[in-house]
Amino acid sequence: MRAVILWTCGLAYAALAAGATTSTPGNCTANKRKAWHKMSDAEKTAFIDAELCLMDSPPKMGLEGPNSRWDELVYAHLVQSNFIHSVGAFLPWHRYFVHAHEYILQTECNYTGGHPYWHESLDVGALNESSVFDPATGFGGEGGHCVDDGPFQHLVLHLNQTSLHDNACLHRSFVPETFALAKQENVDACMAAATYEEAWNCLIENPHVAGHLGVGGTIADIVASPGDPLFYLHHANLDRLWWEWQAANLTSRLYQISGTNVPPQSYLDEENFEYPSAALRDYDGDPGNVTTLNHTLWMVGLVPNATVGDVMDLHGRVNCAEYVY
Ligand SMILES: [Cu+2]
Repeated sequence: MRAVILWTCGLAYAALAAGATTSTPGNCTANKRKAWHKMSDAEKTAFIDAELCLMDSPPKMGLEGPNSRWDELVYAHLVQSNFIHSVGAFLPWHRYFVHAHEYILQTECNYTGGHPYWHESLDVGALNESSVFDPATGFGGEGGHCVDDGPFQHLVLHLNQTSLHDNACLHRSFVPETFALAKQENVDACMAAATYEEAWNCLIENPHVAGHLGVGGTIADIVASPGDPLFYLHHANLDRLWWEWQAANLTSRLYQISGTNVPPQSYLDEENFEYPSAALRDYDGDPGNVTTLNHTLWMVGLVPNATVGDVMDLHGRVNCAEYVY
């Protein structure tokens, strides 16, 4: 058991169970995460420049495949994609991944802002016109076979689902009907979910699928999707929605987690995934197949390990973030 937070008259009382690690619940909001369409051109440029810096930075981890620091982030997702999807730790792992991206941009590429998010529901019905695809101030557009404008038009992807030595271009292929799953009505339905499991499934099936399969191409590849830099803005948005659900009832939802550590066999079959290795299964630290707050989230060493419990509080010590509207 970790900290149970009770909010009374504006004061937070943390009841720490034995062995719980310290965190500062509820008041660390240094990383202001803004919606892309609300950011100034200068703020957008600062983020894109930091992302390009990461792509230009040499790898540090001695891993097979990554040619840059940025590739190492893609790698962290790629090597455990059969263990971080369709499981209880899906939302926490991706929350920590967005944090890792934010932290590395700040500490290694002089980025001073918070991680942006893509407010997707506002772009339903006008995907093409979204500010995220602006060639001058955004991530470039759909392009033809390859994204052919914007800052990432010459990006070479080194990692894909089956190879650590790929040389592919960034690719997008819009499916507006699928993107429509991000609509506010669906988001509202997810916010009405009573349990973590319900909220998580609703978020996966609607806004999560919308951003991946609605944009299509590189970001639609469940394994190598972080090859599209837009991935991080999409996942920041998903994380924002999870936090919105948590924040609606912190007493019962701040530390609510459930689900399994290993994805259902039907899911593994569907995605052509191998059964997660013993190394991955042992690493998580959960004794059985039920995801707990003690479940270890692994970032291949890009940032230190954290537990699910460590990342549940967006305003806590690890994330220290706030989504700004
Ligand atoms: Cu993922």
